[in-house]
Amino acid sequence: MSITRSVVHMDLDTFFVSVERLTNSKLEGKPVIIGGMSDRGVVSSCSYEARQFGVHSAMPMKMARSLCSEAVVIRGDMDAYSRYSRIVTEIIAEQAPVYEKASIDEHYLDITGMDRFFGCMQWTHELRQRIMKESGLPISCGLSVNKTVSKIATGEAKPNGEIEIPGLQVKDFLSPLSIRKIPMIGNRTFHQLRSMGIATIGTLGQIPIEMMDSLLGKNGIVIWKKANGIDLTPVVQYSERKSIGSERTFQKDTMDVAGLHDLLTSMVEKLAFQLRKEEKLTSIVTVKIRYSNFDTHTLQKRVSYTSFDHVLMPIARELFDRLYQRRMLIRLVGVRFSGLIRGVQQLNLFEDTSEMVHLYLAVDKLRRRYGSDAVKRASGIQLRDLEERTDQSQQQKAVPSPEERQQIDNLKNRRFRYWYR
Ligand code: DCP
Ligand code: MG
Repeated sequence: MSITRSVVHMDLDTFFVSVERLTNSKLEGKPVIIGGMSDRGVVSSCSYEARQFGVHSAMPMKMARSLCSEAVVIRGDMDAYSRYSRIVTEIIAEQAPVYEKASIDEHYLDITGMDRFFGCMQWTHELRQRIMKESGLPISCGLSVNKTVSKIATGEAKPNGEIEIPGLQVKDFLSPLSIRKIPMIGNRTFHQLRSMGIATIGTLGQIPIEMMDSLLGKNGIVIWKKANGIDLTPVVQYSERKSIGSERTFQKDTMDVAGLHDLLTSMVEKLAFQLRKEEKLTSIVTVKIRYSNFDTHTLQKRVSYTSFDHVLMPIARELFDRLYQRRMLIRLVGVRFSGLIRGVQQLNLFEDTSEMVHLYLAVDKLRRRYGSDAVKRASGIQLRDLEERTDQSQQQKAVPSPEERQQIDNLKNRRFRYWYR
């Protein structure tokens, strides 16, 4: 027997803008845009006043400025956003039996069974009020029977609202909405379906499932199910303990600090690449050392959500330098990233460094093709004795072919695309 679930989705309204408004009340009621300041930057977040001019996130800043010249444009402050993101998560963690932090500003909560004590909507309402009171930030939410419907409901509740869609009303709620509201439908799928005359979720849900399969494969089936209000994916408890890490025990204990720095660099590089590949950001860096007498020490630091090597490397090195106080041989060194959330690197790209983004894109592309050892920072190359043996054939492949070079150049020249979710 399946029980009906109660799933809440919560998403902060114009998150980055709302945080800026906390410290600058002059921004209230005005079109505000947060993002990279140069013409090559992109919009991260924009107020509803700016949206009325057609501005939306991921739009090139140049276009946003020309659509809405009176907008106040602000370079983001990722430290503040990370801090507020945590404040909200902590409130939710205190109240909710099971919650999943899905991105920097959204959470899913499974509150099935809560209605035995309070009404689920009443509980959700009170939590939402508490978040707004304690953080000062507006947030919207949807309550329904699964993640997809709840997320769509949040979208309909925005700004500053809450909606409940009981199981029996799911079909009627979804039916008139644009297929664009289904979270999985991106631009390409939208246009593909639209060109077949499919505009609403109701129409989409009536297409034979076999047709969706032959049109879009596996994704087609998932989309079809979503259109019919079916989504069995569980709310997966978010845990700060979720982490990725790497450690190395040396064949021969060492005191070669320069070599250890190099090793840390290469570990951070690999792990940060893994973060980007999995579209994750970290917020806690931990470094561990074990001396030859097995004494083990760790030190950790909270950081703003990031997946950039150049941000994480100095932090890992700083932690290492603070840890390595005794002039004793080291047996093991390790690095770990935890406090992970979904999100991609461009999220914290407020600097005018689109060149750097291109570099990351190009390097990651090489790594995906040739393995994560293919490209390394100069300092990571001279690992000498500390490095494990690498496969010679792998290294040879690391030199890009002429076509590969061409592809990388094209990539560098292409206008920076914003990837998020
Ligand atoms: N973000 C970003 N780039 C994107 C999308 C989002 O940097 N392409 C950042 C800025 C947003 C935050 O993530 O403030 C949350 O994303 P949302 O999609 O929830 O957007 P907002 O919170 O800004 O607006 P909304 O009220 O629609 O939720
Ligand atoms: Mg939001």
